[in-house]
Amino acid sequence: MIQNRIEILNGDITALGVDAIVNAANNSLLGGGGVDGAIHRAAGSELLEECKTIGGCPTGEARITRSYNLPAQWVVHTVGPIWYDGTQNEEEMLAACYRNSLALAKEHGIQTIAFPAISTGVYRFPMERATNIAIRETVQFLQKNNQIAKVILVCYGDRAFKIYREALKNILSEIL
Ligand code: AR6
Repeated sequence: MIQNRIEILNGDITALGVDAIVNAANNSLLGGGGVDGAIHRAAGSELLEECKTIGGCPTGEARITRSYNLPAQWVVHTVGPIWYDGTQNEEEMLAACYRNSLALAKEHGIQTIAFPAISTGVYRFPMERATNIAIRETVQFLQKNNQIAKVILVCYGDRAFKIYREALKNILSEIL
């Protein structure tokens, strides 16, 4: 059942012992602030060394690395769009982040994966819109692919947590 394969969690994604955590990176893949900074700090400097060998990542795409000192096994790095005003293909690019990250996870035999709220921090994507995209893409992917057992959508703070739970309830009630 789809509702048992999506979980919303409020907390620090770097603490999760899942198969993969997703990083909201930038095009350089060389680290930054927000969740990217937290992941690099927790993983240790070897993560940056591996990222240097990748040579960057276009917006909407995803790349995978090992996770070093993190409890998760893999890090999927994806680059969300910077929000301007909604006319710059931001929604489609954000949807592509979720689709491409999940496809890459599937290729690597990953069964449990956790996402942060990509683009909703430094990149200023409005939380409600981003949440709907994150949940819709996740649901669509899970409906078509049985290999991934669980997707955890990780919120950082009570406001995001409330928005995510509300959106999940609404989207599940539309499709079930
Ligand atoms: N665990 C889970 N979620 C977190 C954590 C954490 N430890 N820390 C922050 N968040 P952001 P972006 C949430 O800014 O908007 C970086 O510098 C945060 O509350 O990390 O995609 C990159 O290098 C927010 O909801 O990523 C890029 O340059 C969400 O994670 C740029 O920021 C995303 O916020 C990417 O910006």
